[in-house]
Amino acid sequence: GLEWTDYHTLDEINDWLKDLASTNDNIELVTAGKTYEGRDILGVKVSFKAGNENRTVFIESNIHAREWISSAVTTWMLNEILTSKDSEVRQVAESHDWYFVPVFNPDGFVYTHTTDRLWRKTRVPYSSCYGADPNRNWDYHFNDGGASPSPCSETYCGPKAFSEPTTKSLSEFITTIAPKLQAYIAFHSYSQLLLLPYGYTSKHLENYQELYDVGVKAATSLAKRYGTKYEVGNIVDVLYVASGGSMDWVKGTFGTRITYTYELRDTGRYGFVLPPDQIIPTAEETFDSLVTILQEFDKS
Ligand code: 0X9
Ligand code: ZN
Ligand code: ZN
Repeated sequence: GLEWTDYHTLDEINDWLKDLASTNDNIELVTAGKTYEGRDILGVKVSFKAGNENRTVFIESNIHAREWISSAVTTWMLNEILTSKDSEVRQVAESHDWYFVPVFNPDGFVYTHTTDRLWRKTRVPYSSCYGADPNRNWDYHFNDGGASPSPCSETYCGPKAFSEPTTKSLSEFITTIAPKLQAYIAFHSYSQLLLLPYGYTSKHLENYQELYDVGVKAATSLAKRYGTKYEVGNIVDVLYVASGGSMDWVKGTFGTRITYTYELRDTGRYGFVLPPDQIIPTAEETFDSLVTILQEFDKS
């Protein structure tokens, strides 16, 4: 099994996913994409019973390689929906189908373990530097603000939308399940923000108000456990302009109702290198808020 007292390598995470799938009837291993260096992007589908198809929740994390807390939280939550005996958790867990894809950027993630702990981008070689920002590379308002056309920039959007094998193949996988998606949740770090679409415009489009209202309730339940404070709002309002992100693409292309991006702990003391003793508390509080989100939308 996996433990959440430390961070893990890609192989450890993938071995755990394979193990879960081979020992559990409710779990199916999925290959959600492929990387430039030839790695599979693995995830699992969890389905406790038939009839939840149109209530499918997709969990994305570690699209930015250095944001290790994001995949640690995702794997913890996966374990929690499988093992929790809490009745509210069981209700939410078993009334949805789930996709968990803990590491969206495996090549970058491996590089953070072997060579550069603070690597952010993919590992596709460009003229003078390596990697595009995989959260600037999606084909919705591509390179429309808050992205750089320079290969050496940390926010390089790539030569064209979906230039990166990771984002292209992930987008194809997500497209196959998009009609069933009720929720798309992306995890990043850090800053303690709960972000709503869009990153390319400050206009409050589509169901901004219900996402905001539920987001405030989610932040309240997140704070209950350890007092951790989150700010809720549109990406441009509370963070900065950032176009070509995965959540923008999902929202803009498919109109998925529930779309949030978390920027997890902390607010800068440790930043991307969050100590491992904060994995479990971060995961617990985050999961509290996710349960609230799904409960609130299931009421309405
Ligand atoms: O800049 C980003 O991609 C995210 N922040 S981070 O510090 N983790 O790099 C914010 C992503 C906001 N989401 C979208 N633009 N869709
Ligand atoms: Zn380990
Ligand atoms: Zn990020």
